[in-house]
Amino acid sequence: MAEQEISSRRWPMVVVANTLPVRRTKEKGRSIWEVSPGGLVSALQPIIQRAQGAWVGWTGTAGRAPDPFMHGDIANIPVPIGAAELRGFYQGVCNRTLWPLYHDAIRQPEYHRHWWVHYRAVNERFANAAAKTVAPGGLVWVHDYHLHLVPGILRKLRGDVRIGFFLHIPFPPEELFTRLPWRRQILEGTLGADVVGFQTKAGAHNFTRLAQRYAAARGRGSRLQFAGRSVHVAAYPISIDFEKYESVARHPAVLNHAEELRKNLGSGRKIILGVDRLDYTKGIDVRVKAFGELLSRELQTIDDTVFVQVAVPSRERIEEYQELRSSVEELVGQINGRFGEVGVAPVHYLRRNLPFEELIAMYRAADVMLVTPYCDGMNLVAKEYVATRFDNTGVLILSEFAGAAPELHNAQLVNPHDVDSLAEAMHHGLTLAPKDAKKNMRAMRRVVKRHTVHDWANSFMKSLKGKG
Ligand code: GDG
Repeated sequence: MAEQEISSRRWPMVVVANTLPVRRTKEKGRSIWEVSPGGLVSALQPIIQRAQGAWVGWTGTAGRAPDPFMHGDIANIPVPIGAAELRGFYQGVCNRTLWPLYHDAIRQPEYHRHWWVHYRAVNERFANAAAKTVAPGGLVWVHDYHLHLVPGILRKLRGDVRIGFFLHIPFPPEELFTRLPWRRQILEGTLGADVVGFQTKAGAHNFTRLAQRYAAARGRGSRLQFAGRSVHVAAYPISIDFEKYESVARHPAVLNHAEELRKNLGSGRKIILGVDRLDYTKGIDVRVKAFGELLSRELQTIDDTVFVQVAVPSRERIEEYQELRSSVEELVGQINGRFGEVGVAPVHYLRRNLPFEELIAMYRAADVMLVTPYCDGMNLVAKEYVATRFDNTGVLILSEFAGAAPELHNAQLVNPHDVDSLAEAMHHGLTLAPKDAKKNMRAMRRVVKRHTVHDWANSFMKSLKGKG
């Protein structure tokens, strides 16, 4: 389809997210677009393809945007973001104001008026692009904290369309949210949607309260009235493509790779695994400390057990992330220095993004999976680990403060700030009777299998169409 035709066409279903579902890469020296890895893209792709839809988003590179293009059956509508805007909008309001504020303010959020100007301008640009892309009476699904103002702006431009908004991260309680200088604008912007979705009931509840208090919304439960319209507010917990994880985990090459990993890490040693973006919300530092505690209290020895932490580089330009990296690397160095022997490292720290099959092999190799964020919208790693344990083996240690905790209550739930309890939980996980571990894993697998990412997307779409 020619660029002109893509630009002038109107699409019945439009997703609006900070980034496009494709990214630039090189193939035989030629620059091409490839589908970005990740659950959101694979969940939304079939829905957009079925609906003949479009995706409005940023390419990931500052400056001019390329012309709209087709990739597979999806129309990609790039939105430009300039270099200064990127600092104010993305590195500023998104990652230094809203991200820390929404995650229990575990780092001090910063509020700068010049950042907000960029946040608003970028949101307007996304809303304008969506308004030009969606067909009369069509559906628009807006994603995440980068784009809180899009529903409100779009509503003014296109009163004929149905708008949904889903927040992937926690929505904070009143004590925190009310610090935000732009709290009214964020609430009113979000209330431009017909359906506002959160990961948990707590998030939905916080929003409902705050919308009544600071944005003149009225109503109760999941139905609010705002500006003469009805807004449905509810929890839609996100999930994973269970079958995909399970089938890759069963693949002989992946199982062989898992065996090799076990051999390389030392046969007979039990493996504790952590997999996270290198983010200060994920609890990596206390987790590493707790492993040191496990060794220093002689609950386990380095001959019995090894800890592997995969940390995917993230937001590396931001100071708090650089500090976190240094402190985690220092802790790993201290533990390896104190407890290691020549040829035997207690902690293996991999700061990189692993290829998908390798990640699954890691999940398969791990006896105990540690998912201990201080605060997390959902946490897909926990669900992915469960999906790969087709033989019902393995132990999941999960933070009480992950959005996944209510669904995965058969995990070993822990307070991620409590070093002693974490060390004890690791010890308990490593020594749990196989029949008890199996019972728990079986129960968790039932939950994840029954509610996949496809169910998540379908149930949100059903509400958006006004049918549920
Ligand atoms: C936000 C919310 C919410 C990790 N390491 C590798 C790798 N990963 C993949 C995992 C998983 C994804 O990255 C991480 O997802 P999470 O849910 O754990 O966390 P966030 O990135 O913070 O996501 C979160 C999510 O949005 C969805 O709504 O659950 O609460 O914060 O899929 O597998 N993938 C590969 N190699 C790695 O080394 N290939």
